[in-house]
Amino acid sequence: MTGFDRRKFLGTLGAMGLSTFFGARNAFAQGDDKKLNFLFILIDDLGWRDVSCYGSKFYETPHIDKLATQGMKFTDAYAACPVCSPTRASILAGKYPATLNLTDWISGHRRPFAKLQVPKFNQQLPLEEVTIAEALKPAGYVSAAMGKWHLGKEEFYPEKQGFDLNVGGTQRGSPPSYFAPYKIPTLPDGPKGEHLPHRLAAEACRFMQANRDKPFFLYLSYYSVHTPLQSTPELIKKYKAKGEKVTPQGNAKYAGMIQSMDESVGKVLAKVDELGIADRTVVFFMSDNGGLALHNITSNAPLRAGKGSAYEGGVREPMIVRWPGVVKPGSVCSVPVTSIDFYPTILEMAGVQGDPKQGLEGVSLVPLLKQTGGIDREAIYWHYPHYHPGGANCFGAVRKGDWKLIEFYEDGKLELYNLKDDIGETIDLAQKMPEKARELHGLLKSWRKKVNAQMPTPNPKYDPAKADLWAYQLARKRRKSRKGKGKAKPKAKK
Ligand SMILES: [Ca+2]
Repeated sequence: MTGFDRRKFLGTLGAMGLSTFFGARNAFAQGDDKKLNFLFILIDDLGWRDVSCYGSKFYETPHIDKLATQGMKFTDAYAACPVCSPTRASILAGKYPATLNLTDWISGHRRPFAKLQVPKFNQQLPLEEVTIAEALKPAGYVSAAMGKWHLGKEEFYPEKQGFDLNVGGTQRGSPPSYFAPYKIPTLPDGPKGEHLPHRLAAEACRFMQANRDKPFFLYLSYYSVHTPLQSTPELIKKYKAKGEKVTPQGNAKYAGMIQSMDESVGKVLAKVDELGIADRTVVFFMSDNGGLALHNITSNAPLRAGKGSAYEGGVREPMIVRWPGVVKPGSVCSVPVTSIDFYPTILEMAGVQGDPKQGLEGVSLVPLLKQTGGIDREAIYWHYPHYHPGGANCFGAVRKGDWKLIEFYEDGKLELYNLKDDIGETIDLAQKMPEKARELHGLLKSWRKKVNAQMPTPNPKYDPAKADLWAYQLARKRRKSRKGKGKAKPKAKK
């Protein structure tokens, strides 16, 4: 390589965020080839029942199903929140959203006249948080965040949180378009019509190829299958023919989005094989909240409700972990786990201590994955002091064993369900089993105190007639009424 070519080559690597490439060569010589890679696949808004191996009869997900046969499938895996940003923060920082004071999607759903005034919450993942990427860095890991970020504005983008590369991550929670031009500032547009999930697969493959000799953490966070509902004409036609609306899941566009996402996941996993790194690459598959049941876009049945709800449809997720040589292929785990557990799990797998000051709140899932034992945790908690069109009207919840208790903050109502007998949360046992309800409520209250959870407060502007309207709807009404007034005296301004 001539001096010029070498400079040019290094410049190209630098632009790709891979300036450590040559350092990697040295590290590799010192034994980094034995370190595990982490490929973390996070889907947006994918419901528990939105993949074939979790029971969908309508969507087609052969690549994810194959991954499940190669790894461990979790039946009772939870997102720490029924909406996007808090769950993402919980994964990357290893803490409950309540602890992070990041309890709603950024920038949040506002109902100015609701019964309760919702607390102010962080509009970003604070930089003081030591993310997984930052924890892995001293061990020689190169990290990339691809796709949706949704954890703050530019000053809080992935590259400020320990990632060497950010492809497509911004403060936004959804892409302006799934087809190029995407109009995503951190993603140079591809040729017109290029499809976003496939572009992300290509970016992920390029990153893994460039870093095949270096341990990597690839946080591959799909924008799919969040709205806007957009798919290719071929796939829409295919799923319409398959029978739109014949099952509770029948939206052809949404089905097309799931298929494209699955194909993209298939491409990335094929690349892992092709690069010969499958045996040292742990693959995680997860979603950030329940499927969007609003407007019947999908159905999480038999789970109750969907994204934005306290019920299982809002928080129970498909989750798969493939760890070649360790996880028994095709195994199933029904121990309740949650998104704050990934961080300690990855640290243990990597043999990295992490920063004790980070105060991780999850538990390592390694004993479950190795099938050598259980995990030591009393219960799993949620705290969502916010409203959401998906059904939430400010709640807290706790799951202990087969039991789940929900506390609604507007009126203090408690609901108690036995998920083993009643996965659909149809029979509220709170009145029938007051002692059980008291026990779980006690746990929930103690936990809230421990994490200093911010509670909603009585709203002085409470107006029952307008309580259910959100800020967006109120603004639209105001705009319309202004427009109407303007029409009445069109010549007055002259
Ligand atoms: Ca989401």
